[in-house]
Amino acid sequence: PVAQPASATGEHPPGAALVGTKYVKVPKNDPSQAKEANDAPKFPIAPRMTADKGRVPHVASTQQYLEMWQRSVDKPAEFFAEQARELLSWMTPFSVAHHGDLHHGDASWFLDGTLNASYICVDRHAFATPDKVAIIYEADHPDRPHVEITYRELLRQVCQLAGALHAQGLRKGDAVGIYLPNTAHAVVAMLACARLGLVHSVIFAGFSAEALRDRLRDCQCKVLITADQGMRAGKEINIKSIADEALREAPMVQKVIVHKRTGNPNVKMDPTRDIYWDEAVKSHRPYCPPVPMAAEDPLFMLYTSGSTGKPKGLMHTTAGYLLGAALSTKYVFDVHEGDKFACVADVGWITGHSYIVYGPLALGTTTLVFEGVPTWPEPDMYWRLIQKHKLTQFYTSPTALRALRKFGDEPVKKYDLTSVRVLGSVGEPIDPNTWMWLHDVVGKGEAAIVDTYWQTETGAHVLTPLPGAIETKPGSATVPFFGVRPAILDPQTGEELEGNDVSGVLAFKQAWPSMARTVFGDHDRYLETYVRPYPGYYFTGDGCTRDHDGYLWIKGRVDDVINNAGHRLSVAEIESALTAHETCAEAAVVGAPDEIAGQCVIAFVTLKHTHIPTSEIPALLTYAVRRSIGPIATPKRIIIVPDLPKTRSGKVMRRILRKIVANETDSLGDLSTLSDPSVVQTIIDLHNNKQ
Ligand code: 6R9
Repeated sequence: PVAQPASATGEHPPGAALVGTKYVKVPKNDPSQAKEANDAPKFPIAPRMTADKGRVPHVASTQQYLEMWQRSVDKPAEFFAEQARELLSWMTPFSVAHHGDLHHGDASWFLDGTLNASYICVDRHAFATPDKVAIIYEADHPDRPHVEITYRELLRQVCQLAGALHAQGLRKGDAVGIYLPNTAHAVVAMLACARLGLVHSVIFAGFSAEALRDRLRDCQCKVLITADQGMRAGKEINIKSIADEALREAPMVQKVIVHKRTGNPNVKMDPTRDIYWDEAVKSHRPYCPPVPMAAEDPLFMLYTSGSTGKPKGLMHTTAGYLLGAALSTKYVFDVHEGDKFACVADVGWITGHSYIVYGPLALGTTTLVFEGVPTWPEPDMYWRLIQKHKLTQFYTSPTALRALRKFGDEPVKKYDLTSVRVLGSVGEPIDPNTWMWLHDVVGKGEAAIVDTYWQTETGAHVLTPLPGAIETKPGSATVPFFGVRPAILDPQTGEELEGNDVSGVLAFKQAWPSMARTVFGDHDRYLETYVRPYPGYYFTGDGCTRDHDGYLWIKGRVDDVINNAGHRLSVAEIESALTAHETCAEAAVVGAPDEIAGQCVIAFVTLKHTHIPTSEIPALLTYAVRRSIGPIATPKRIIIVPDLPKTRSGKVMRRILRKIVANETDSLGDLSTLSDPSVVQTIIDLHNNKQ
């Protein structure tokens, strides 16, 4: 059916939803938006994709891509049933491949089949290729030897931990929190949960005690798996003490399993609650049967920030998610036998879930887990890893690449990177200059570049080139992945903008297997956020241009979400952390362009009458944000202002602040609706007078 514009259904007038504080920089359908896109050069299929005559890319021509994609959207049940039979292993085969739709938010896949994700990612490879390396773990310093875990050994470790979790009384459907540094142990923990049907909720180890507490409480975790300490750029992070603080207000967590990452003897253990990982697993046998799960049973939940309220726990299913992860790993990175795959994200984010853990392991590939940072101790950590392990795929973020590029080409040129066939980018729009650097300097013009656009909610890639089939353009995520039917909508009317050279908001017209099914405990919020804004469509929250070739270009978030170094930060969450502080009366947070991180956080605050501006207050407020959310949300600047720009009805005009931080004060627009237009000049002066 042709989707009705929301206004026609009377359910949710998009004008009301899209104007105001919730949705911000709405791109109009302005053909000039496509200009930059239309001027972009096009790069042919990368030489390394075809250099080895014995290895043909899984999709080897544009024609083949088009045929497969067309079938995947015209006959999704048939297409995905085939893929699900080929890539997954079923305990009970499914007979119903697909049910439900985006209109009702009830899309489901392979409904009557049963399977187990840990069996698919571990056992079947442990039986077929037991000595193959499953995980390469590289710690944060090059002098520390790396660890290799074979599939045989991985099965033992996963089973023993599953035994320990079972002994704690955990059963299918129970939630387990994982707050671990990016180590092989984190992967084992996730798979041990999956083995028993426990729903893991990984909380990125950079989140604060308060953020951890809220997430553990929201999903009612019974057990937390954590570590004594983490290591980041040579510094110890006291993970256990952060967890202890969180647990003081999360009494539902009755047991804590602690991985000895550093073995620091000063780390405190509560003997009634805490047990070291090695202690916990040693009495359990290294085999434990996997629990059959229904295809639609939850595999995990993962929290992400939106434009309003507290973070949402997005729920992913066992079969649909796993299929999306495996399918995209296979096709987008063109994974073949013998490959060594590296995604240098953190398992605390969806990128780590899909492309460190579930995708590569489902395929039986060797996956690398890197605990360190790209620039410490030297800005060559990535290149060192590629040469050392002869990595064949390398997946990173524009922020990391921009940070590395600042050190010039020399650190890259010292290494032999010829093993890499595919270089991937994810998390934020990649600017054409950074893309070109990746292409020319890292890939020597021979490796394929895949700019993969997707979200926590989509589970797997939704827009991306396939490296053997799609010519690329620097800065464009190019074309839809299998099962994805993109639409560019006029943000005001919800009308679909057909044809090329159009700009609007990005939506998807039909369900695909790996999409998140619900927000844990709040299905109405899921509907409200993703399917009600434009009924019949999944709404991404991103602006998008389709250029004259039909290539898609992501223009960034159109809602109150700041993308800092690929991390999604909610404006509302940072503002409430600020206003919770005793000195702060009001706060308005905006994203400003940032050379390295893409966007950074700038906060404008007014103080309560009881406080006068002092130089300490920004530091106190910064601390308040770090405490409430974590270091990742730290504002780059906190500017104390006498008043915020507000309409007569009292609504803060963040649009104006956004212009100020972008140094676009010559296009502030109409200020006459402000209750006090003169405040704008004061704010500009305070902003320009860098503190
Ligand atoms: C996988 C991931 C999702 C948001 C998304 C968009 C931005 C991700 C991108 C990209 C342009 C790309 N984003 N990949 N923007 N080009 N290749 O990052 O998930 O943390 O949920 O963030 O990130 O704005 O809406 P998540």
